[in-house]
Amino acid sequence: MSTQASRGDIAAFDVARIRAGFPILSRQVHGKPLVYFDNANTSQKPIEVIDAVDRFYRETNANVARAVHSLGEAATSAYEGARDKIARFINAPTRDEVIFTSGTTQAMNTVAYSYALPRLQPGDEILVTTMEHHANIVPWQLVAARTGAKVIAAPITQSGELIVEEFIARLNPRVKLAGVTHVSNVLGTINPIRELAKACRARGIPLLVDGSQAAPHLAIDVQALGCDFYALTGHKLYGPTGTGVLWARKELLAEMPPFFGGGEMIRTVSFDGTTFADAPHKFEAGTPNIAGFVGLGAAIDYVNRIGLDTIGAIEGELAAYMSDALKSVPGLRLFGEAKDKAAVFSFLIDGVHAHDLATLLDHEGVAVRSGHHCAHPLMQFYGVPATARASLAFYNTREEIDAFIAAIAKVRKLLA
Ligand code: C6P
Repeated sequence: MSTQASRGDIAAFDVARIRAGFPILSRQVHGKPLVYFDNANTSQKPIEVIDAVDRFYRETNANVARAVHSLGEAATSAYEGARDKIARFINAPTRDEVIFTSGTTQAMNTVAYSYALPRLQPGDEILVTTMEHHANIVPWQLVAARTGAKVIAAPITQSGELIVEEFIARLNPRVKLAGVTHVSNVLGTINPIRELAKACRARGIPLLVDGSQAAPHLAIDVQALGCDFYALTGHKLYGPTGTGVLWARKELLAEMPPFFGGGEMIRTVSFDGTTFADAPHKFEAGTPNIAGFVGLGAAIDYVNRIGLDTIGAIEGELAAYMSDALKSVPGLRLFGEAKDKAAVFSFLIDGVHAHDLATLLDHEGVAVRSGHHCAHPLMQFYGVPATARASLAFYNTREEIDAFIAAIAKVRKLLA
């Protein structure tokens, strides 16, 4: 991990106390203590988040931006308060650049349909990389099919690092948008976004960063990164499902027509035409996931209290321990050994299908994901249909890693 906290921060980190704040972590699965290693898929929720959602429905529930009664005002201020927290969390220059979405997928599609579709011409290109999630491939393919543009990909090395010179070499005048994941959901690779953004900026090409896997682990500063769009998902950031964020520069948002139409996003409507509200509301048609964003605000408060430096340092130590432990397993192939890497471990074991492995590990109480991880092109690059993946969070422990390695040994014996 790239983020480092002081020894003091790590020493003060009381994992038992932290774990006690995540109710689900104390449950059993198949009679065994749960070892939850599927954090890249979705993370578990602390009591503060669960309580914030519960309290909202018990005490504050009303629709936002419509009612002048007390509950309506309280709900609006809780919802808009979450926007302020997110703006600070990613260091957005203004809260008006923070658009609430249902997740990264909706954020990407907003950029595809509101930004790319009106601009793309036949022969134009959208540049991505081989390690992208389908959410950063398929929306571009959909708008490319409608405009005659095409999606091209910059290659990676076998160890799972983006070949930066190859990315830059593809930034030709036909490229109208580049999209790169900040952290790969399969490999854990942390991409050098500042360097890529600088190269894109020098050529006048907007850069969209998929921050789904970065936001829970790294401090995000969209201004320092120098990108133009940043997307993230709330449920990986210890918040509720159905929440996400698209951050974009206000000059870009001002030029983008809305993707969804309906209530909340208009200024005036008549049968002769409609004028739209300014961003962010222009992109938030209909009743949003109000309780969800209140919960996401609580998740951000929670993460800030622990500190992303501490989270980075704890996860870095766990990652080093996990990496050594996995390398000691005979017949294990690890995918993704970038120098700058988050605590995500994709692997296969000789002669064992990833799904069988995940199913048998589940019987030992260990939750890992198996499959293509919504990254078919990356699986094609490695010539495998699927991998198993263990992804860690700061609330995981070395003891859990030991239990996981012991479970792998048991599975290997069973299938030998
Ligand atoms: N990855 C996993 O890896 P949504 O579904 O919109 O919240 O997030 C989509 C998404 C986009 N980009 C990246 C890099 C992602 O990792 C994900 C979600 C999950 O297990 C599910 S495929």
